[in-house]
This record gives sequence, structure tokens and C-alpha cells, in this order.
Amino acid sequence: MLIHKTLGEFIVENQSDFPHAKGDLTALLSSIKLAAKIVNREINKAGLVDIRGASGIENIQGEEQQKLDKYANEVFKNALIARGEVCGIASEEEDHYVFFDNQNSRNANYVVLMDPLDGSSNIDVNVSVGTIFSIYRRISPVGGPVSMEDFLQVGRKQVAAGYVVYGSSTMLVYTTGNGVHGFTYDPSIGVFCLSHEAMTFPKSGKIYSINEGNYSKFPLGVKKYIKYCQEEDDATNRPYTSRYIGSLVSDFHRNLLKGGIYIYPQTAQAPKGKLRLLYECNPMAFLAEQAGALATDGYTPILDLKPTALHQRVPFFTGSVDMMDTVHQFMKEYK
Ligand code: AHM
Ligand code: MG
Repeated sequence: MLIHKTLGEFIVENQSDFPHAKGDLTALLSSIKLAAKIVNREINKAGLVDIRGASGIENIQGEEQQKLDKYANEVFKNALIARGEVCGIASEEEDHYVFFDNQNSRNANYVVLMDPLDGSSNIDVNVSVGTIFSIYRRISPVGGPVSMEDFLQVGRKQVAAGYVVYGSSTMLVYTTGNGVHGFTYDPSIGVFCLSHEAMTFPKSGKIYSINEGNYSKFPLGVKKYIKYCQEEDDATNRPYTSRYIGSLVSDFHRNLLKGGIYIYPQTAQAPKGKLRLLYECNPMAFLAEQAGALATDGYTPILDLKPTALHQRVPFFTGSVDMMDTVHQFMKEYK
């Protein structure tokens, strides 16, 4: 029987990856690991308990929160407060950032930005969802309250980021800026085991992931690129395959393993697209670059964009380098 390294062991072994206080990140990732296990447990029995469906409450962005969204938000928040490694969070489910105002947390060095349950409309139909997290060192003085500038840091400043995909198996994938590593959860022993070390995006791919129902609203460059994906051409292995789950984490994860591109573009009605820069696009962009792929808003690397608001949206293009190069050409040519 093959015994895998556990996530805990791997983090401790690779602590030297982490440029700052080493034990801090270990403890912080442990909190995330614990919360992921709890959320995983609830998702797995979602059909049996009254936790599916809408909560009847809208978030600040006017979207109706699902019960599990709120639940996952509380679990991650409480797990992060408990260890005292984090001084505050920002979340898709919180209107404003939250300062952890207790003695331990006030002295902590890190802030976490998260989407506790991404793609949550998929829960009721048993389709994969995810958690996305992004970690920064605080800018505000240790010992005092957190401030907005702690959360509005440029994506390149992330010290760690990752996601959990609650799929046919549950996986945690993360980076501390030294490659991307994936761990599969073994529920029988309650442990994340190293299953995908040093993950890399294939340089070229055959899968394109985009909500084509919105085709008529897309910018011309994206429309032309979709047509390019559908054309027949032996030399470039086209037509490509269309795959869209409607859950960023799952679509990204598949493309990371198989090669592909994910696009959520701007439209005339939504000139900034749908996805949120701080807790969806930045962490995925950090992972993408660390795995040898690209992530842009169609023109500029996501990690170079200067955030201006907590819930800011941004067009998002990410995936295999060759496919990204081609879509960039289309975006440039058909402005
Ligand atoms: P959410 O954070 O409210 O779940 O929205 C983000 C999700 C992404 O996971 C997914 O890729 C996208 O929204 C799907 O949107 P659409 O249904 O418009 O294609
Ligand atoms: Mg989301």
C-alpha cells in the first residue's frame, strides 16, 4: 500500500519556501485545512440536512446568498480567528472587511481574502464547488486594527494562495510562490495526502471554458476567438472542446490538469465582467503563473492590477500559454 505524505508534513518540510515567519504560515494553512474538512463534510450531506438553497438574504453585490455560502463563510472565519495567525479577513460574503479584534489576532501578521464557497448555485444539483483563498502580509502596524490598504494590495504581493475543490474527490491546491502542489482528501483517515506535486499547466490545450450563452454580449475579440476554437484545422488540433461547469475552481482545476483556457469576459452590460479581483482572480492568477500559465484581463496580467475596491470585478482570462497568446492577439486586433 502506498503511503502519501500529508499536507501537514509537506508544509513543514517546505517551510523554507516561505520568506517570512515560518511557523505562521504552517498554522494558517492548518486553519484553512481544518475549515475545508468541515465544509467538505457539510457539502457531502447537503441533500440530507436543511442547508441547501437560498437564505433569503442578498449580499452587498445584490446576489442572493445560499445557506451553504454563509455557513462556509462562518466556518473559515472561525477557523482563522481560532489560531490567531490572521488579523482580518475580506470575503465575498462580507460587505466590509472584518477585523479580528482580540489580543492574539491583533498581533498577527496576515490578512486572508476568500470566496468561501465559489459556484454555490451548483450545490443543489450535486456539482462541484470550491473555496478560494489569498494571503497577504498586513501593511498596517502590528498590534492595531487592520485597514483597507491591507486588503487592496496588488496581487503580486500575495504570499500564498490556493483553492479547495469539493469534487468527486476533494482536493486542496496551493502555492507559496514556489510551485503549485495538490493534496487529495482521504475521508477515511481525515487527511489531505500529497497526490499532485509540482503541478504545471500544459503549454497548449484543447479545452475552452466560457459561458457561451452570453455570446452576443461578448467583445469582438472574444467572439472571434470562440469561432477560432470551433474551426477545423489539423495543424493546431482544432476544433477544440467546449467544457464549462460554471464553477471557476472546477473549470480551472480541469484546465490545469488537461490544458485549456477559461474566460469570463466583460460585456456591454457588465464592462468589468463578473468575477471579483481580490478573492477570485488574484489567487487563481497566482496559481496560474506558478503553474506556468497566464492570467490577464485580456490585456494586462491580473497580478499587476492595482485594486481600488474590495468587491471590484474584473474580466478574467486564464490558461495554457499558447491559448492565451492566441486570445491576446484577437483582443488586440479586434478592439
Ligand atoms: P459566485 O462566486 O457567485 O459563485 O460566482 C462565481 C461563479 C464562478 O465560479 C463561475 O465560473 C461563474 O460564476 C459562472 O457564472 P455564469 O453562471 O454567469 O456563467
Ligand atoms: Mg465566487
